[in-house]
Amino acid sequence: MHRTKIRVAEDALDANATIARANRDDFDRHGVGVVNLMSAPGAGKTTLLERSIEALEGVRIGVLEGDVQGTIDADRIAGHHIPVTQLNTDPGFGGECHLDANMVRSAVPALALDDIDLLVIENVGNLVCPAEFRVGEDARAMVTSITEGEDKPLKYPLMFRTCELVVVNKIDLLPHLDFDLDRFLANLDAVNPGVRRLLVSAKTGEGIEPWVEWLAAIPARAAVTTAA
Ligand SMILES: Nc1nc2c(ncn2[C@@H]2O[C@H](COP(=O)(O)OP(=O)(O)OP(=O)(O)O)[C@@H](O)[C@H]2O)c(=O)[nH]1
Ligand SMILES: [Mg+2]
Repeated sequence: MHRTKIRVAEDALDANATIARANRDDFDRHGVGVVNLMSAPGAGKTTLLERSIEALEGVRIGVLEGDVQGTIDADRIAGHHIPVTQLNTDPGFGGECHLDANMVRSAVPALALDDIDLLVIENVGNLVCPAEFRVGEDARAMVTSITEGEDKPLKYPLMFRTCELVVVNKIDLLPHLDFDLDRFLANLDAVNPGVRRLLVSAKTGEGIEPWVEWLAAIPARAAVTTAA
């Protein structure tokens, strides 16, 4: 019984990996670099993206917004006059707590791939499930905000391990909280030693330049993949 369950889970992840590769091929064919942006609900993904859109120069960005319901984030992004597509997991995908490759596949025809260089997929806010599903991205990044506490890397290690960049957001609130930044960074290193981390405030814009530079370099990865 137990073994059957494991087998079904493995098959589901295999199927996801196959569809993720198909997505990746489509993105590569259009020379579009793709970031899977993840976090707990409310860590600041959309706010960071809004800032990034304003700061990015010479890179045409588009956004795929993953949410259980509604178009609140897509409406915010649309206000910045870039291509944005909403993907709701409820209805249609049973109210799932993450995007998977098949959901992203269903949105590919709606994406303006000819008009963008960089696609940021804002995943559903959740520190567990999104980490398990590749969707065809070139890079994974996460936002963690200091209001979530220092222990989060230890409690949700897969999410912190699966990302090549950890954006530590809401640092404008540091003077008002008893958040121990050194302890948080030690916890981060315990689960993903040396992972690149950036301290930012999406609200004030403090520290976001390296993040914007990192984003701007993503399309080159797709081009390299295409040429290979
Ligand atoms: N003080 C402060 N507040 C922030 C910062 N970034 C985001 N916020 C606030 O945090 C709340 C959530 O921000 P969002 O950008 O919507 O977070 P999100 O990760 O996109 O949320 P979901 O999509 O619902 O998971 C909003 O009230 C933002 O104004 C920041 O750097 N500092
Ligand atoms: Mg959001």
